[in-house]
Amino acid sequence: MFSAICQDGIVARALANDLFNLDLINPRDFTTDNYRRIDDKTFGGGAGMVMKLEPLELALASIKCKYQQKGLKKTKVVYLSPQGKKTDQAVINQLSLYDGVTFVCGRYEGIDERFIQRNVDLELSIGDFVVSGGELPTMLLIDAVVRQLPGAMNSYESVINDSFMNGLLDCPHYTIPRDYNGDKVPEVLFSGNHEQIRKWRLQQSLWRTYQRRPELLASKQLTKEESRLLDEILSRNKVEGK
Ligand code: 9WO
Repeated sequence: MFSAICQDGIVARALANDLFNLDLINPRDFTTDNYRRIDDKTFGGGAGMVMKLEPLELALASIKCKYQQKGLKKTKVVYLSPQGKKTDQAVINQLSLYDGVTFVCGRYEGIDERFIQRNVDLELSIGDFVVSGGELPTMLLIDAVVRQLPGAMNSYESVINDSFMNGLLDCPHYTIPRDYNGDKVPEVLFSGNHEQIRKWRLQQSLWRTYQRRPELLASKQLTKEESRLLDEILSRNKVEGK
């Protein structure tokens, strides 16, 4: 599954440039029975299977051994599940500071709770929905973390203007044609006045965040300029009935 992020794009390039390393461990290789069983029936009854504790513990021990050999000290074990804390950019930035992160990818109904209690440092969710396994959520986190690594992005892909770097949603973007059957690109973007364009973009970010994610605004301390720009567009849009 992980070829999805390893073959193309920013993560693949970072991998090729040795900015980070991805080890894929199959817990089935750490089973000790003839059937290589990774799952078993859930105690208490009911349909569905649970991932067994022992193969996961052995797999993790092999990973910790590798960390030690490589001299990686600051490491973390992360389990992706809908029961985890909702991931945000602050969590991503924290993860990017570690020497090594182990993402445990659950399948079936999940993993034996004792593995989580004994080994998992951080249980993370990417949103209130269920998918078929932890792999896709993990790839999503890897992508978000690798983008933050020094040297991962060129200047065009620069992190600085990205959504959330200032706690606000991104502003709208436009390219040619300037007029699409009467649907026009905002005039200010052709003014050549970089200060005016910066202010317009910041104001659009503030307005979008206010409209779509008011809880983000509530937890952000606005600068004087930001307050002024938001007040201005709020009163303007009130007049226009938006
Ligand atoms: C499967 C299932 C089947 C029948 C009844 C209940 C059930 N629950 C699950 C389930 O939650 N499976 C999980 C699949 C087990 C752990 C890994 N899986 C997972 C992780 N699905 N969704 C995520 C996930 C991770 C992070 N953020 C959002 C979702």
